[in-house]
This record gives sequence, C-alpha cells and structure tokens, in this order.
Amino acid sequence: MTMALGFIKKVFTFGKEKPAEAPGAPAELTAEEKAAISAESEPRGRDEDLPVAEDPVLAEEMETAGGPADDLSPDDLSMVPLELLEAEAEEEAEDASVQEIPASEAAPEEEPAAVTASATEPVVPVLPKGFATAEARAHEPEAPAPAEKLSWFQRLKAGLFRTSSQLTGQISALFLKRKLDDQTLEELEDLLIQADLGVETALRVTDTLASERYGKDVTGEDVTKIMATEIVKVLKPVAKPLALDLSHKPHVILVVGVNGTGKTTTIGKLAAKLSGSGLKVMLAAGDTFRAAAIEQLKIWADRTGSTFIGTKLGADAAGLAYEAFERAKAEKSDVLIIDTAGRLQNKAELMAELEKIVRVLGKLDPDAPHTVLQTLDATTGQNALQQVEIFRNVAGVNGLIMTKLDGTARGGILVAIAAKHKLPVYFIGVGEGIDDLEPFEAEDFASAIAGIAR
Ligand SMILES: Nc1nc2c(ncn2[C@@H]2O[C@H](COP(=O)(O)OP(=O)(O)O)[C@@H](O)[C@H]2O)c(=O)[nH]1
Ligand SMILES: [Mg+2]
Repeated sequence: MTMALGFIKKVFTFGKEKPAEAPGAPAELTAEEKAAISAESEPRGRDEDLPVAEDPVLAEEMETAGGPADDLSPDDLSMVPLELLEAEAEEEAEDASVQEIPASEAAPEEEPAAVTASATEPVVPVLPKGFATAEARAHEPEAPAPAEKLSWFQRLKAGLFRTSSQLTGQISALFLKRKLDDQTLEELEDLLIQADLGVETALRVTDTLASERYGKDVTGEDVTKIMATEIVKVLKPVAKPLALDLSHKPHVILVVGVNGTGKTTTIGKLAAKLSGSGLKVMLAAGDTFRAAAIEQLKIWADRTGSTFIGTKLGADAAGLAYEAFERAKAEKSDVLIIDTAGRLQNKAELMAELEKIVRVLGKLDPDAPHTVLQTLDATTGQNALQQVEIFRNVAGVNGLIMTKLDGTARGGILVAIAAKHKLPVYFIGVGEGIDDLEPFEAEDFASAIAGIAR
C-alpha cells in the first residue's frame, strides 16, 4: 500500500524528449509485419447474412475506413505545397542532428529514475509526454523542444492541408473587398459548417466577428485568425493528458472503435511510450474475430517489450478480458490495455460484446475499465460524430484519440466532436510508425486547420 501511494503521490515530470524506444524495437515495420497488418483489413459485408439490429443510424452511414489507411499517395502529395514538404525535410534533418546530442546534455534536468532511486524506494517511472498521474493532472507538461515539435506539426499541417487550404481559400474569396454584413456572415457560416466544424463553432466565429467588425472592412486573414482563436477555445478544455492511476495495478485501458480506425496501432504506440518509460505493460487481444488482428497485437507486444495475452480465434472476448485482468493483477502490471473488435456490420453483437467486457472487468474492480478510449479516423468526417455517440453509450467512452491526421484528414470534425461531447482528446496519430502518436494540443490543431504558421 505504501508503495502504491508512493507511486501516486510522486509528482511526475514529463520528458521533453521522445520516450526511449523499447529495447530492440525497430523504427519501421518489417515486410512480414506489414503483410500481417495489411491482412488485418477485413472484407466488407462479412456479416451480411447475420441479423442486423435496428438502429437509427444506417449501416452505410456508419461505415468508416474499414481497413488500412490510405497513405499519402503521389496524388495527395501533389496537393501539399512544396514549401511544406521542404520544411518538413529540413526539420527531419534537424531532428536527426538533435538525436545525436547525448541525452544528458539534451535534458540535464531529467535523470533516469533508476539512477536516482535508492535501493529501498520503488523505481518511479517518468511518465511519457501526454500522460499524467491522477494526482498530477494540474501539472501541465513542458512544451516539447521546438525541433521535435515542428517535425510532427509539419505532418499534421500537411494532413490538414486539404481542410485548411479549402477553408482559407474560400474565406479570402468571400471577404475580397467586402464589408462585413449579414450576407457575408451567413456565407461564412455555411463555409465553416461545410468544413465539418459544426454549427456551434461556426456560430461562435460569426458572432465574434460580427461583434468586433460589423460594417467594417475585413480581410480573409482577419477572419482566419478569429476562427483559429475560437477553435482554440473549443479545443482547449478537451486537450488533456491521459491520467493514469498507477495505484490500481493495473490501470485498465479498454480501446474501442470502428474497424480500421487505428485501435491496434494506437495500442502499440501507447505501449511503446509506457514501457519505454519503465512501466510494466500487458496487451490483451480482445479482437478475437480475426486471426490477423490477434497476430497484429502480438507483433506490437513483441516490439514494445509488453506482455501479450491472447486466446483462440472466435473465443469469448469478455472471458479473455477477465483472464487478462486477473493475470495483470497477479503479475503486478502497471497498465493493461485491451484491444477489441470493431465490426459495425453486425452492430448488435458487437455492442453486446463490449457491454459484457465492461461488465466482467467491473467484477474484479468496480472502477474498471479505468479508461475507455475510442479511436477515430480523421479521414471519415461526419461519421466520426455518430461513432462517438454510439460507443459512448455502450462502452462508456471517456477519452478519444484521433488517428490518421497525417493523411488527407478532415480534421474539422474533431472540433465538432469536442463542442458536442466534451470528451478529453488525449493523443493524435500522425503516422503508422511507433513514435507517430503525439499529445493533443489545441493551439497546434487550430493553427493547422486555419493554415496559420506557428
Ligand atoms: N497514416 C496513418 N495510418 C494509421 C494511423 N493509425 C493507424 N493507421 C493505419 O490504419 C490501418 C488500420 O489500423 P488498425 O490499428 O489495424 O485499426 P483497427 O482495426 O481499429 O485496429 C493500419 O494500416 C494502420 O497502419 C495514423 O495515425 N496514420
Ligand atoms: Mg485491430
């Protein structure tokens, strides 16, 4: 007990640098791993012959990526302005040079916990950027080193380029030599809604604009700035670190979401961050529907030095979750992350399965699962809003991660989701690699959507 309290009472600091990769974790997937992961994409309509529950949301409306992300194709790349790509290449070069600086020089104030801990004290892991202990929520992480930040920010900006260039282009055209009147305000509102930002945020922008500049000359740039400020106001309250209560041993994270939204990949990235900072992590393959899904999680467990627990294809996912929780308790794991299936083609069955998982975990600890994370695919637009609605009701989602913001994302929807659901957004996925998960930051996201340099 004293040990557990020691864990939670300690005010954790956040690493400026990226967490160390797990021992032996390769930076890129091998050809075999890629093959295993691409086999994961499930053919649509697999459950067509099974009964489908009546639901207010049509099945086709709910469909999302349903499989692997579309990476930036040469066509997509041609949409990204050259200077963005060049800047990114430059930043990568800078990154490479930054990595050569010995860790002791780069962050002298942060010594590895193992060095400072005495023999009698428990080794206190330094939580990775983007996580907090339940007690330390108020302590915001320090801003990451600029070189590192710019690199991923450039990718986020490239991913949101379609949204931002369309929006800023339309706004500039609208406000070309025009005074702000009712008609321009109405047209602006339409543009913002079309960009998936949601009615609430659209109205915030037009109201602010009207109160500050009605009847005056306004440029597109003025409007974009006001838009970015209003987006920050909506996003700031949801940009929070993922609070881990390590006294639970394990803190249980259940990951839910539609197929192809990035659950398994995100679990792998989270496991890399957590085990890289010295925590004992267990991964449970609760997507028992496909062999490839189980194998994919196993690969991530191996890469991140996490313990893996799986079961037979088609076995009861709730049974596996229960067993994993018992074992993680017995082995004193710090964090247990449970993967789940996301086949919305047979929604009633999936939802019953998720409810059951939550129920059986609660038998071992009434507070478990302590975190229910939902992954959302940023390329799917409006569907994501409905997905949150559904999974929130069934599985008690209490945090979000948006993935694929590096591709051709429709990131505006995250603003609408934040305004409507007010659920914390912990991280964003900016690529398929092990390090491509970044803490969500309101200002960065708003700037990327508004196409404003930071
Ligand atoms: N570009 C990109 N691809 C991603 C990201 N996250 C996941 N993916 C890819 O999306 C596909 C589906 O991911 P997966 O984790 O299997 O989704 P799941 O079905 O929800 O478990 C895989 O090809 C992943 O590599 C991301 O942030 N960016
Ligand atoms: Mg999966």
